[in-house]
Parts: sequence; structure tokens; C-alpha cells
Amino acid sequence: MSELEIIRRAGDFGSRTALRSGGRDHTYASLVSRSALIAARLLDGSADLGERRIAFRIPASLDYAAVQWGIWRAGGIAVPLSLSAAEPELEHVLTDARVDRILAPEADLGGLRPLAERLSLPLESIESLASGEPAPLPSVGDSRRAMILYTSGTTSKPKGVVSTHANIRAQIVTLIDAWGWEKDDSIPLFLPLHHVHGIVNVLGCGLWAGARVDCFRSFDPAPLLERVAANDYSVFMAVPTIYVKLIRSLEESDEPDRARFAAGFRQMRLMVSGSAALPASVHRQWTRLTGQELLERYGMTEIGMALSNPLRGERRPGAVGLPLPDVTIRLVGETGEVIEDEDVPGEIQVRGPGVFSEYWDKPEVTRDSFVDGWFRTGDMAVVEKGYYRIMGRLSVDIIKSGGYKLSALEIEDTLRTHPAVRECAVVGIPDETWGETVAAAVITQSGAELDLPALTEWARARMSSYKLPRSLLVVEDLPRNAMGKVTKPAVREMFG
Ligand code: MLC
Ligand code: AMP
Repeated sequence: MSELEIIRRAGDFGSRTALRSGGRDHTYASLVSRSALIAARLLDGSADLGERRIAFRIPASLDYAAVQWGIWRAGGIAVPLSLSAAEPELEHVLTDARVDRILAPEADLGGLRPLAERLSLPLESIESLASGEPAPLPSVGDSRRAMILYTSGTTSKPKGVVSTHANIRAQIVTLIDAWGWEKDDSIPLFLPLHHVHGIVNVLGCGLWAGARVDCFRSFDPAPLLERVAANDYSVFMAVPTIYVKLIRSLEESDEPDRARFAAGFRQMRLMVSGSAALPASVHRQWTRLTGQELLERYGMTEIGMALSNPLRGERRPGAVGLPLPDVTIRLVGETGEVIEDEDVPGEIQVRGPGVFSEYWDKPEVTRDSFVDGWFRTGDMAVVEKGYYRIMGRLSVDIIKSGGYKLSALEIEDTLRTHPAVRECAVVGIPDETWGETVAAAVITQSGAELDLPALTEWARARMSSYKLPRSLLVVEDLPRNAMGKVTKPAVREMFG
């Protein structure tokens, strides 16, 4: 039987610790055997899941990895769900991906039951799945589809990014090579596990390398800093917002603690930032506080990681370095010309084995996202003194907040369903902690009153907390161009 490479490798790491979760160390051998049981229960006598979509909502843990591998080993497509999504957001994913069933820890089934019942979807506990006897598992080829991650973009509702096993393997292997991952590495995992940063860069690379992945339910500085001070980690990966929050924690600590935490960071062999622009000031402040020079890299759900500062060599604040191994990049100007010179900005386009296969059920959107086989990222960059620097995005309707990509159009569509809202325009405005925060300019229905607390209260049931407007302006009219279309840059200026 041919086995997926990540699982075959895990067999070789047998008694080493794969994951620390729930206060316990779990070996690679236990991960492999638990995933085999889950695969056998998912198959329930059939030979192969045949790319049926299996959704799961599980915090970072042995069970997250065992379910992901169990689905893969049974020939299914893994659809990880956000822990913090509101019900309408979950419903979109479950129905769009046409999932077969939902898996969750026993203790969390209650929260999902009303939605599962409404959608007539089976809801199963991990505990019940990870039992019984092993069974023969299918041979799953690398070209098979492995995972769907939902990502916001220039369409209102998030789209499903489909990656094959070969894509995921390429996304992992390029980072193993470029960043020198080894089996003696140890990394904390506190990022959400429905996005590539947590799934591929931390969990995927860690388990591929035979390293130890230390699971946290979410980012919480206090317990994390204690483990850092105990020199538990050699590698660390986070979004810029987390570095900003850690800087605040270090500055608020008394001197002995600050020294302990800083020493724990200083002894790591690699600290990486990505998913959003790392301000050069934060890069420098981190070095001042900890002696560590952050390695900034650039990536995207559709492609994995593409550009990276070097492991050895200059890590330039404000820049994202050079293409990773096996990733080919070009910059393309407004009229489609390929840019050959430094200092001339263009759109980043990407080719390589890590590039996703398709947007789920959206052949036309997929087609429009490629030109001559190159994936159009929608991000602008320029090469300066040999290194790429990200300049921003082509679309004003994409917002990055706390490392999450948000669609202004999706938020507007939701806000328009509020009874007091007649028209609205959503933009991202700069913020020191979050990179950008969501701001909404609203024209109310005549006579209707609206304030931010009331709008927030209403919106909480409908969207994840990182999508909530943090600023609200009630206006008589919105800035428009000659055609009557709302001009977003002018809306942004209204927020000062
Ligand atoms: C939360 N809050 C926000 C906010 N998010 N306020 C403004 N803007 C936001 N974006 C508020 C909450 O409402 C709450 O307020 C308070 O902050 C704490 O909320 P929380 O959810 O507990 O926040 P916290 O846990 O501190 O979350 C911050 C974070 C999280 C940075 C840990 O946002 C995160 O995990 N981001 C990573 C996302 C990620 O992995 N992206 C990668 C995508 S892949 P109150 O008033 O209620 O207390 C990708 C490709 C690549 O991008 O290149 O990697
Ligand atoms: P996502 O769709 O959530 O995978 O987010 C991908 C987007 O994050 C990219 O298209 C960029 O806009 C942004 N991004 C990722 N890394 C960086 C970085 N280092 N600097 C600036 N933007 C980044």
C-alpha cells in the first residue's frame, strides 16, 4: 500500500513526541495509529472516501492532526472549520463545500447541533471515531485533492481553495529546505487551524520534520511566555499583530520577567513573521528587546509561501526577500508587461508545485485567476536592491486585520441586512496593533438611529469578531465618482 509521505515519515519518528496537547506528550506512533482508526471508522466498510468532504471543528491538539490525517488516509478532503466563526459563516462553508458530515470533540457537539440538524448533516464525536479496530486503507495518490480552505477575496462570500496532496507537500518541503527544519525543533502552535499559516507552516512543517508541536487553544501571552522562558522552543511563527502584543507584554513585565522572556526568545534558532506586513519599526523593536532578528516572509492560501528573507544572510526590515525553492515569481505591470527592472512596481504572479488546483465549484473564477499558467495574487510588489518589498493590494476591498484576510464586500452585504442601514461602505483603516481595522460608513434609513455598540451587538451573531466594524460614521451621503459609484479611497479619508 502506498502511504502519503508525511505519514510514512511519521512512522520513522515512532517514539518521538509529535504533539504536546492537553498537558500530555503524544508520540508519532500514537498519531499514526489514531489516524488509522479514524480513517477506518470514516470508511465504515467502503474502500475509499473518494474525495468526499469531511468538515471538522477541533482546537489545536492530537485530535486535530489525527482527524486531518484520518481523512487523508481514507481518501477524503479535509475541510477545517474556524473555532470562532459565527453560524452564518459556518453554514456558508458547510453548504458550499457540500460536506458529508461534521466532526468535533464530544464536549463541543452541543454548539454545532442546531446547525447540523438544520442542514441535515451527521455530527460525530472524535472520541467515538477513534475507537474500534484498524481496517485496510486505500492507496491515496499525490494528485488527489486533500484540503479546502475558505478565503475571502474580491467576491462577497469566501471561496474554497482546493489543494492536492502534492500541493501541500510542495508547500511544506520548500519551507523545510529554506528554513532548515530538523527533528530536534520544537514550536508553539497558537494560530488558528483553518488557514495555511497554522496548518502548513507550523503543524505541517513540524510534523514533516519529526519535530515537537506544542498546542495552545488560542494565543494567550502569559502561559506562552512561561514556556518561552523555559527554553521550550527553537522555532516560533506568528503574525505581526502577535509580535505587537508580545512587545506590549514584555514592556509591561517587571525587569526579572522581561529578562527571562527575552532570553527564551534569544536562544531560538528562528523566529518568523508573516500573513501581513511587519512594520519595520516592529521588526527593530523586537530585535532591541530580544536580540532576535525576525525573518519576514510572504504567502497566500492559494500558493503557500512564496517569498522569504534568508535563514542566513541579510533579513531586511520592510522587505520579504527572494522566491523560495521551487517557487517562480514574476512582476507584471498594468498593461500586462513583465517587469525586468528593479524599482518598478507590478503585480506578483506565481508558478510552482505549491500553487492550488482550483477554487471549489468555481471554474470561471479559477480561470480568471490565472494568466498563461501564472496565478495572479492581486498583491503589488517591487524589487529594491535585490529584495522584494510588498507595496499593498490591487483591490481596496480586501482588508488584512490581525493576519486575517477580510472582504469589505462580504461585510457590507451583512451590514445591509441591518434594519437601520440603507447603504454602507466598508474600508480598512491603518491600525498599529491590527495592521488594519474595519471601518463602516453608513447611510441610515430615514428616522433610524445607529451607533457602534448597537451595531456591534447585532453583528456579533452574524460574523467573526475580527470582521466587526471598529469605527462607524453615520453619513448623509457617500463620496461617489461621476458614475455614482462609491469611491473607497475617499471613504477611507473620511475616517481621518
Ligand atoms: C479581535 N479583536 C479585534 C480584532 N480581532 N479588534 C480589532 N481588530 C481585529 N482584527 C478584539 C476582540 O473583539 C476582543 O475585544 C479582543 O480584540 C480580543 O479578541 P481575541 O479574539 O481574543 O483576540 P486575540 O486572541 O488577541 O487575537 C489576536 C490574534 C488573532 C492576532 C491572535 O487575530 C489571530 O490568531 N490571528 C492570526 C490569523 C492567521 O493565522 N492568519 C493567517 C492567514 S493565512 P473585546 O472588546 O471583545 O475584548 C495567510 C497566508 C500567509 O495569511 O501568508 O500566512
Ligand atoms: P490569505 O488569503 O489569508 O492567505 O492572505 C494572503 C495575503 O496576505 C497576501 O495576498 C498578502 O496580501 C498578505 N500577506 C502575507 N504575507 C505578507 C507580508 N509579509 N507582507 C504583506 N502582506 C502579506
